Amino acid sequence: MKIAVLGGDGFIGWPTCLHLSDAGHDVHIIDNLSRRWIDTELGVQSLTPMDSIQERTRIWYQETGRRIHFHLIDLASDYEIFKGWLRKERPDAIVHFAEQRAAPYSMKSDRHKNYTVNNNVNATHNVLNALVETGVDAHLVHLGTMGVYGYSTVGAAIPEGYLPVGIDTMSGETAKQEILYPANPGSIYHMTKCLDQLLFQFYAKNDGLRITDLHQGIVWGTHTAQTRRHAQLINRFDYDGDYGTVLNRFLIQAAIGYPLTVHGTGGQTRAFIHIQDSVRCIELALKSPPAKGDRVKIFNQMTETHRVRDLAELVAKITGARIAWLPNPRKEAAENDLVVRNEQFLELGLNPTTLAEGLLEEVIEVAKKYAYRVDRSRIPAVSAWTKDIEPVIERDP
Ligand code: USQ
Repeated sequence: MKIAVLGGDGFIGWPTCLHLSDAGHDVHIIDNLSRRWIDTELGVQSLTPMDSIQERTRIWYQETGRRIHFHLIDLASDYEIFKGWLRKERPDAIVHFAEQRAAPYSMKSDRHKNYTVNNNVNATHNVLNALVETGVDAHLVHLGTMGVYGYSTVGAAIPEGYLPVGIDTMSGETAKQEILYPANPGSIYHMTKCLDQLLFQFYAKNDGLRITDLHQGIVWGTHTAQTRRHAQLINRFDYDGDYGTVLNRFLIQAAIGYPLTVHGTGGQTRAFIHIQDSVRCIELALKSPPAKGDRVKIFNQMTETHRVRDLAELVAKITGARIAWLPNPRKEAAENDLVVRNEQFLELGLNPTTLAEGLLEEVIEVAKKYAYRVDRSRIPAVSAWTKDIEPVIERDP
């Protein structure tokens, strides 16, 4: 297939491009390199030394003889350019990662809220609009989030996107319906993914677009089979208070002797997936498109759930790290249970990589190798969710 990967320079985008190229697909990256600009804005850099996108694709060609094409396009603002590209290239599928993906960054200030909403909602709408306008019948696979559901299970497992409901009718009967699971975002970023869901519903219904939405959990790990093939193909690894996700943060903190930054009691339960499974799931979703006229296909892209304090205790046990219990800068439930259904990917053949000590150690090795690149002052999470929450800056031990 000819596949456009929107946001193909990012944390999941890059290993996805390599995975799909390795599987024989013709991969085109469309990216505005915004993630690299945000690093510059925040004054942080990936833990792993990351080359330019042009250099990365050059090395991939050198290693495999396979070309990955790069197009510098801003989907949120360059609508006509993207439409022209689509009309000319007519991809069979589009994978859409091109959104600002960090909840803390989206909550930093009014400017960051505006940026996240404008960027994410416009990028998604421009893609849908351009597909209709050009008549390109590409299957759109979007990276959504488990965060669209909120994280409370009311004693029942979260279904894959749709909730069966019964509504009392005037005649006293019960009408059965499946509705989109009620959106319950916990940040401006998560809210944009909820808005995306409505855009998808409309365009699938109105224009017959074929759309898959992947509700993904928190990704951990760094390597995939392809990023290991050459030092310059390495994936990015974020550890800072805005972009670093919880388990990867704990692993780098352990590697540099920084107390593990647990928010509150660490009672938050979240869904997780290893980066290797994340790229496999995207390929599985691409192989199993909905038919024209179908409703949006929704998968829960996660393999296990864990409580934050259990993860901290596991990392502390393996490494001897100390745990710091910090005031929570976020507005979120102090404790929650989470049960999630994910049968669809298992039925398509996903064999989950689960959190094993060996794998954790592998990431700690990466963290140790590049520990000299860490700016410890960038570890605290300083984005507060509301004006009355004072982010407490932990003292560097
Ligand atoms: N947390 C800590 N200590 C830290 C960092 C985080 O206790 O140092 C806690 C947070 O308070 C939160 C949980 O860990 O309760 C998860 O935080 P996170 O930063 O790992 O994940 P989140 O902000 O939810 O966002 C990440 C990705 C996002 C994706 C989402 C999937 O950045 O793109 O959509 O995970 S999910 O969480 O399932 O919604």
